[in-house]
Amino acid sequence: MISNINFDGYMVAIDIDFATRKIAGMLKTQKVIEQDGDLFTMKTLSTFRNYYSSFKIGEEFEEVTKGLDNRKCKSMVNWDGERMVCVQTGEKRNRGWTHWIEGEHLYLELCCEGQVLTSPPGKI
Ligand code: RET
Repeated sequence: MISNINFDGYMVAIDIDFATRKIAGMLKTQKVIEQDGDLFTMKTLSTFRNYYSSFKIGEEFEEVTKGLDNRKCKSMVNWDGERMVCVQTGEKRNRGWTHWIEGEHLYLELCCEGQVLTSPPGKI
């Protein structure tokens, strides 16, 4: 992770407590993506906590956001052109994320309720 806008707002939206938000906000996370056809494993790695998710494109799965807000969602990931879009249906409205690559960089937009966590426009 090079930079972001509104990680804190996103964490408030998913009810992450103050102390965890302060620690999480300082992290430089790394993303490791493994692909085997339509099967993906996404690893969000940091010195504080990791988050893992595995899914098959177009197939609904039960996601437990372990180590984040520990909620259960019915999630599904699909391609929208060259963007990978996940819809996380559950207690929180309008929850999901989009991943895409532009040039050398991997981008991620996360949303929950009215909050959007995104990348700064233009140069990162
Ligand atoms: C960390 C640190 C502990 C607190 C929070 C975190 C946020 C993780 C997020 C992960 C998103 C993962 C995605 C995976 C896609 O497959 C960094 C684990 C809140 C927001 C979108």
